[in-house]
Amino acid sequence: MDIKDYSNIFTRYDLVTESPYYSIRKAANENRLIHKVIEAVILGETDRVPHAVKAALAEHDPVDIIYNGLVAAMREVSLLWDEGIYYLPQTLLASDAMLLGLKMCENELGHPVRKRGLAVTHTAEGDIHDLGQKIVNTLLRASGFEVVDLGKDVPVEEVIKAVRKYRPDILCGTAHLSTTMSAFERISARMQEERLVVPFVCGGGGGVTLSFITGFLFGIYGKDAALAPKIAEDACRGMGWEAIRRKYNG
Ligand code: B12
Repeated sequence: MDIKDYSNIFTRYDLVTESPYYSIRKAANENRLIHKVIEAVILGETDRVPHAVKAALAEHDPVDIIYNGLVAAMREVSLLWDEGIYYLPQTLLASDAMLLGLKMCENELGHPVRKRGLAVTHTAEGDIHDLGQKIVNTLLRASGFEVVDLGKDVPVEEVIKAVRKYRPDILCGTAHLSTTMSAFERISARMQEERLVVPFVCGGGGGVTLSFITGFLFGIYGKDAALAPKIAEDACRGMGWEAIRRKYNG
C-alpha cells in the first residue's frame, strides 16, 4: 500500500485519542499559557518546560502555575499510569519536567531573608516519590521558612538525627508506597524514645490517609502541600501537635 500523506506519522495516537490527556486538551483551552505547561509536563518534554513556564510566569502567579499547571499535569500522569497507558519511562520524564518547572516557580517566588521558623522535610525510607516533598519545600520557603531538605529514601535514624540537631518547628514526611509508609510510625516511636516532641506532618498517596497518620503520636495528616506553611506558622506561634491535629484533622 502506498502512503500518500505522511503528516500524521509522528502523532501519538495513545495520547490524542484514548487517554485522559485527550479530554484535558479539550478542557484546558480557556487558559492557553497554563495549558502549555500542563502539556509539556504530561509529555515529559523537559526542553519545552522552560519556555512554557517562563511564558506562564509573565501572566500568572507562580503558586497558580504550581497548582493549576504542574500538580494538575501530574494528576493526569497518575491517571495515565493507573490506566496502563504510561509506564515508568514516561512517568519519570514527566516527573523531571515537573521538577524543572517547580524550580523556576520557586526562583520567581524568592526566599524572604528573615526566617520565620525551620522545617525538616524528607521522603520516607525506601521511597523515591519526592514530588510532593519538593512542592512542600517550595511553599515553605516562599512563606519565609528555612527548610532542611533531607531528600528521598531517608533512613529513620537520619530523620531522628536531623530532628535532634535542628530542633525544627515541624517535621514533614512524604510516602507513596504501602511498603514505606510504616517508616512514619517508626519515626514517631523513636521520637517518643528520644523525647523529641515535634508536629510530624505527613502526606502522599496510597495508604497515607488521615486514619493512618493520626494513628501514631505527633502525626498530622497533610492532604495538600499548601497546609505545610499554615501548620508551620501555627507551630511557630507555640501551638502543640495535638492542638494542630485537632485544627487540621478534626
Ligand atoms: C510519579 C510517580 C513515580 C515516579 C516518581 C518520581 C519522583 N521524583 O517522585 C517514578 C517513575 C520514579 C516512580 C517509581 C515507582 N513507582 Co510510582 N508513581 C508515580 C505516580 C504516577 C504519581 C505520584 C506523584 O508524584 N504525584 C504527584 C505529587 C505532586 O503528589 P503527592 O506526592 O501525592 O503530593 C501531594 C499531596 O499528597 C500532598 N503531600 C505530599 N507530601 C506531603 C507532605 C506534607 C508535609 C504535606 C502537608 C502535604 C504533602 O501535597 C501534594 C499536592 O499538593 C503514582 C500514581 C498515583 N496514582 O499516585 C505512582 C505510584 C505511587 N507508584 C507506584 C509504584 C509501585 C512505583 C514503583 C515501585 C514502580 C516499580 N516497579 O519500580 C517505583 C518506586 C520505587 C521506590 N522505591 O520508590 C505505585 C504505588 C503503589 C503502592 N501504594 O504501593 C503508584 C500508586 C502507581 C500504581 N497505581 O501502581 N513512580
